[in-house]
Amino acid sequence: MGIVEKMKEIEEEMARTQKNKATEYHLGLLKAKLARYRAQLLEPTGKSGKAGEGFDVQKSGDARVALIGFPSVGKSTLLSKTTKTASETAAYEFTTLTAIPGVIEYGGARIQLLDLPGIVEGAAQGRGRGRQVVSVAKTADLIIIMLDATKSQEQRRLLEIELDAVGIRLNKKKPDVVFKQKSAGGITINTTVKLTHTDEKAVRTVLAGYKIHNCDVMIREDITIDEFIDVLLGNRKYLPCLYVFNKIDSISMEELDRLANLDHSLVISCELGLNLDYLLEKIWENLGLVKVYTKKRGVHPDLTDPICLRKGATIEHVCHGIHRTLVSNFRYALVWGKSSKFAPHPQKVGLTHLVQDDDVVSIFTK
Ligand SMILES: Nc1nc2c(ncn2[C@@H]2O[C@H](COP(=O)(O)OP(=O)(O)OP(=O)(O)O)[C@@H](O)[C@H]2O)c(=O)[nH]1
Ligand SMILES: [Mg+2]
Repeated sequence: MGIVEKMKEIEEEMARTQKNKATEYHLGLLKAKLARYRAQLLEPTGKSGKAGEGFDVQKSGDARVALIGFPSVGKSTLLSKTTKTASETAAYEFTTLTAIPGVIEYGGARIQLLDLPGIVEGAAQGRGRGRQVVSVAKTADLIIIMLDATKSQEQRRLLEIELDAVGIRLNKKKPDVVFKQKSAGGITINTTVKLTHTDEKAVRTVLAGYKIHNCDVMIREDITIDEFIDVLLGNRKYLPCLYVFNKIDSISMEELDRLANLDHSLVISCELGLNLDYLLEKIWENLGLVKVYTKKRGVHPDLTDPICLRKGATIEHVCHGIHRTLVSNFRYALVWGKSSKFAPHPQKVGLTHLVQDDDVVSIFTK
């Protein structure tokens, strides 16, 4: 029996099993098993080695954004409108058959936008090019789930299931659990909060399911058993996600209002070019990047060529972005913040100073 069939069997058994206190542990075991098969399916070894591979597209720019959606929602139209790359668009389904990268230029930063083939239900199990699409999604810094505003809301849930199946967790943070495997000493479980969704026994059952008999577990958050399995497997990707509803030119104002107010959601029309600037702004915000302009003494900063860094970056990261030897000769830096128009005097700072989006920085060396 192949892995897919085995998974199907387990899923059927889970569906048959009533959910109650008595079956909870059995279900926990089944869940653990299912997660293990999924991992095998996605990172296969030997003869089926190709299955886990995505499309071979070179990463470029400061970050990567992947466009995920059903066929004909307008992914390629969006790429063509926001980048210099033209991707074929058409009224029929599966127009796009491979990954097509484009570059969004945003205030001097370069963001790679990946147009991908439409995915269908069962993508994670290998239907269509789905598995390749979802593996590329794993390499992105931000996922855009593109939806057709004129279609049923069911699409969104189906896409989430596909991404979930390959270990992508959207708009969630990593559960606060420390797991350490040991070679002896049995299982120690500590919790700093009261568990209301699961209990120690369920955790032990899952550990047994993975044949783990020696480990330390420290649970610092009220997790579910699924989240515990995520921690155990360790290969989950926690990614920000924006839900973008396209084709708002074809829906009522009431519907538009409703969609625009959903969490992590925004509405656009690629065809009419509506709200695309706002989309870029949101992409930037969700990527958690900051851009910093450098300035030489007596010269205006070059506002077309910023250094892009992750949120939480310091002057030290800025130095690395300029030249790798700069840190060893560093004396101090001057920083003009966003509000510099109101307060023209720069702040004198050291290497550990956190930089903000749109800061202008001058580095002074020995
Ligand atoms: N009404 C309307 N139609 C749009 C809009 N954006 C795209 N379309 C149309 O939707 C159809 C599909 O667009 P594509 O960009 O090819 O869709 P896709 O998501 O790339 O589709 P696949 O490559 O097949 O997965 C085309 O006929 C577009 O003209 C929009 O904002 N409004
Ligand atoms: Mg397309």
